[in-house]
Amino acid sequence: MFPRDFAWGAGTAAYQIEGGWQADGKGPSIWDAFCHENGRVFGEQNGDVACNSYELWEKDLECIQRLGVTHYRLSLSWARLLPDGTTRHVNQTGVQYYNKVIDDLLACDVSPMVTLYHFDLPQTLQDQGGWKSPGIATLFDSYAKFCFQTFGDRVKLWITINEPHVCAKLGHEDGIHAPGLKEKGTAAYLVGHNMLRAHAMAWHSYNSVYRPQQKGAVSLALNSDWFEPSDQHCNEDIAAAERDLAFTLGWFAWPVFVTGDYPEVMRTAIDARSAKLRYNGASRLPSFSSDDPAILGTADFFALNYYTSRKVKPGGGCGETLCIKSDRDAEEVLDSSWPICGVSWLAVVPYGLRKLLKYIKDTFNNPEVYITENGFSQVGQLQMEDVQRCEFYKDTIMEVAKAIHQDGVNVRGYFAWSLMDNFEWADGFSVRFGLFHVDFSDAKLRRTIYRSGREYSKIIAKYKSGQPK
Ligand code: PNW
Repeated sequence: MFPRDFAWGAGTAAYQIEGGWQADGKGPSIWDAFCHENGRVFGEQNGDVACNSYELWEKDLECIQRLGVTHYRLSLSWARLLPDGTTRHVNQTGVQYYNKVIDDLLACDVSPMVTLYHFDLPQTLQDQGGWKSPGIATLFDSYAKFCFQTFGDRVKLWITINEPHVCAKLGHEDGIHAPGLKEKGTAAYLVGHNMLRAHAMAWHSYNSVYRPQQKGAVSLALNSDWFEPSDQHCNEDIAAAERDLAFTLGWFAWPVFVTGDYPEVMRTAIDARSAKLRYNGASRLPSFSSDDPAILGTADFFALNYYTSRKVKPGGGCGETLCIKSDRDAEEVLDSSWPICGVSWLAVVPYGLRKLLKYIKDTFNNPEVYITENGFSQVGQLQMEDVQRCEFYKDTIMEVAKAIHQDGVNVRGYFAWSLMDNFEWADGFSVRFGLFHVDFSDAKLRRTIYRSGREYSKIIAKYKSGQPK
């Protein structure tokens, strides 16, 4: 059983589905630039067209209705709305596009959950330093206020930033996401810091200016695996798993939900490593100052993106250089009993979600939780009868039910990732997360429901009213 008003959803992100990368005055984003450089993305692919949702939105809406979801999570392209990133110039065609999407959803009785930032910074802002520059927080706040002002009469669930951890680490430390920087051990901490400052400014703007009228809720979406000790009786492994959680989820959740500052274990580990390598200068992990917006309390719910789990023991660093992995000192391994689906990083571990939800309840003061992403990928030989993915969704949703009823976690919604196959970042179109198949070789980009889409729609129909039918 699920609560009567439980949100059943599916998600997408602008760059992954929209295409129309230069249509009607849209400005370039860092993902446009990144994909257009050789050697960045699988098969030199890009999101220039993707699912062409910019022109085929009605087809997406048909998929959404076929699933019978109560909610749809989408993201706005900052550079489609504000081509140079600032409110000096508004692209009205972009505003019209999202107005239509939102209005059509509401007309079909589907509530939008809107993400302001899902990896696609306007390139002009990157040219001014991007997320490494402290001034980005004010620019993001202006963009956020513009969106609240323009769409907030109809949008009641907002995500400011999707996965700051991924943006910071994959984009600025590992260099496998845009903007492709590999400034190890420093840039990611700075980027994460500015993302928290930006998020907090936007939350405060909403709280004081828009909430009284609009009465919505704002959070940021945090990704985390479930980490457990390799050997549950080994104290070093237990400590390593705790460090890994602190460096992944705690990095952003501690400031917002617990103390207004980073987890102590994170700062201690980073500073100890700096000392060991005789790194000069201030802590590589920035500090919040009295000029910064208060970070604590700037989330109205907990938004979690969960995909997989890891076994952890100390180790896994990068030798005598600076890097996050060495700071973290937590080597992540897969349990051989966990099946791998599609991409190599995605071990199927439904029970890990239940454990993580319980951890969130206990650590972050029993917040309302939305699972804003969870999904299963296909790689290689296409299977329309994707029975493994069906099992995955059934098993995972069962774990969510256990978290609610047996552990008392206040889970308010579940969003499958993703509505349809799309541009899977560095993996291009080779990795398919959709509940609908998209034929990228077809000029019309035909969407066809997978078996898992049919199964998910049955689950929703069964539980939507609260009582299983
Ligand atoms: C999330 N990794 O990103 C994103 O929010 C989605 O846009 C994406 O499609 C989905 O997960 C599936 O990958 C991630 O390499 C991207 O560990 C990469 C990783 C994790 C999450």
